[in-house]
Amino acid sequence: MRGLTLSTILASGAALLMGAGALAADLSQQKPIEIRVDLGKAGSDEQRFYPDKLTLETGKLYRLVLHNPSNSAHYFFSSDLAAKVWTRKAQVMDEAGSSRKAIAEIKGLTREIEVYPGGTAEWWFVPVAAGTITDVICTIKEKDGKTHAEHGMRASVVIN
Ligand SMILES: [Cu+2]
Repeated sequence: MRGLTLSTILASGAALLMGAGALAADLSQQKPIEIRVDLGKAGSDEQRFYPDKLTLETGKLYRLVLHNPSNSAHYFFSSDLAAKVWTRKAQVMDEAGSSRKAIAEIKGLTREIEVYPGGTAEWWFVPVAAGTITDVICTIKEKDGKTHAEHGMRASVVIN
């Protein structure tokens, strides 16, 4: 037992406890934090995301609710966000309200979701890297040849 001081015993005990905690933590199963982004506005042709600035934290599970209250389809596209999150699933919902239920679930990498007029989809993910993301856009082209993004439909995300 020579050389095994109280502090080394305490340190190895703490390391064991930390190891056990890390093993017990399943980040995909935590209660999701709900964030809602509207793609456009009801009765308006304005091409915007509402809100267009999001702040997230690494290690937390988010349920990003994408609802389209407008009369035209919109995309929620971001390569950078896709690269900085682990996607648990994307869901197609039966309605927009709080009692909405998933009618389809898609597993795997998610980079863009198109939501049709009146529709609602959800993107469940855990941010795994910090950074500022500025490439959240709607890629749909208007009759004038410009994309919705060029008309202002873009958003930024800060991951802390
Ligand atoms: Cu759009």
